[in-house]
Amino acid sequence: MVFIRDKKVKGHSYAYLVRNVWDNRKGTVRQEIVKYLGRSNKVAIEDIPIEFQKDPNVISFIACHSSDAEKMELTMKEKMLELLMRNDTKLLVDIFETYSQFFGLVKFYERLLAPVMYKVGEMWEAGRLNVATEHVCSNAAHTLVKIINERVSRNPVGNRKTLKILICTPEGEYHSLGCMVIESFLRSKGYSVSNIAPSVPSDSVIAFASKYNPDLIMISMTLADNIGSANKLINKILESRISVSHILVGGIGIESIKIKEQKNGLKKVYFLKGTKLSGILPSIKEVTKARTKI
Ligand code: B12
Repeated sequence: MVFIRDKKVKGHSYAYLVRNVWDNRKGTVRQEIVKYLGRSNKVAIEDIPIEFQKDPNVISFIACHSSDAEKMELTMKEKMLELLMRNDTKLLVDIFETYSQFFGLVKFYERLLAPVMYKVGEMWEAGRLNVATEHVCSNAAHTLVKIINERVSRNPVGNRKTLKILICTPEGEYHSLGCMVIESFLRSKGYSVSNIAPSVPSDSVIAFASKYNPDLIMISMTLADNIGSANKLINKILESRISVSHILVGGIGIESIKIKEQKNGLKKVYFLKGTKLSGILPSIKEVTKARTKI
């Protein structure tokens, strides 16, 4: 495997295509330059020897430095789709590491992983991807996010927050990647999160919440058909004795449904249509600012 090393000289970055080579004499790994590539922001895929052009490290580096970022992002999405189909967790983690180093965790999820998973859905719907391959992609994505979650939980950015968040899906809702992604993002910000997705019966959600005592419950709905069970869950939470004050409902399943305001005493339900990952934190801050210091 190769990668591109960035070297700064007098304020300018220069790129070298390098590979790790085992040095038998010293018993260590040393870096060997394969090719000098010139100014980092000018490196194009054509500058790379053909046998390395599809290497995820190379693609990520060019995407992160290139002036034609859109074109490279498209190439990265194609590469991710291929790696998800092959269930190649190692290379997926490599892509995550390089991309997030430059653009951060949120953009990795928002601009790469989520759009690639939506593409998987479109291909499945159009009959261009069989069910088994769709499942492989979904499982690989879950494995990747699990690895990321373990890392971000260990090294949150900023102080640990006091707000406790419970994430769940209504009964019958088996889509759970969105919940894992939200969990990962909130953990990276130092929040205490319990993710009980997918598909939990309403009574179990209440039983769990009465022990965990969350300040906020997030309900993720992907299928519009699950609005019945989502409403059942919301009503049970509103009527229960758990002291949660904010219930946020989101996910692609709420886009097409008509929404009515619901509240009971101090408990209030917010339907956040079209809220992307980057909009979640401002929404949480907005709804909780009146009563909770986060
Ligand atoms: C993977 C997948 C599956 C997997 C799920 C495995 C798992 N454990 O998660 C499996 C194979 C089980 C599956 C099953 C089904 N699926 Co499916 N699935 C998908 C697929 C390809 C990807 C979903 C995903 O991971 N998205 C990526 C995540 C990161 O995005 P997200 O969930 O949208 O979450 C983000 C935001 O929405 C938001 N968000 C989410 N929740 C919340 C909550 C709050 C409070 C807030 C603020 C924000 C927020 O933030 C998240 C992070 O950015 C989608 C395609 C798609 N367009 O989503 C189809 C898709 C959702 N599935 C679909 C269908 C039809 C089904 C099945 C009915 C198929 C069948 N006939 O069996 C079943 C239903 C299962 C069930 N009862 O739930 C359709 C739904 C169509 C519709 N309009 O209703 C889709 C859209 C595919 C398609 N194009 O047709 N599926």
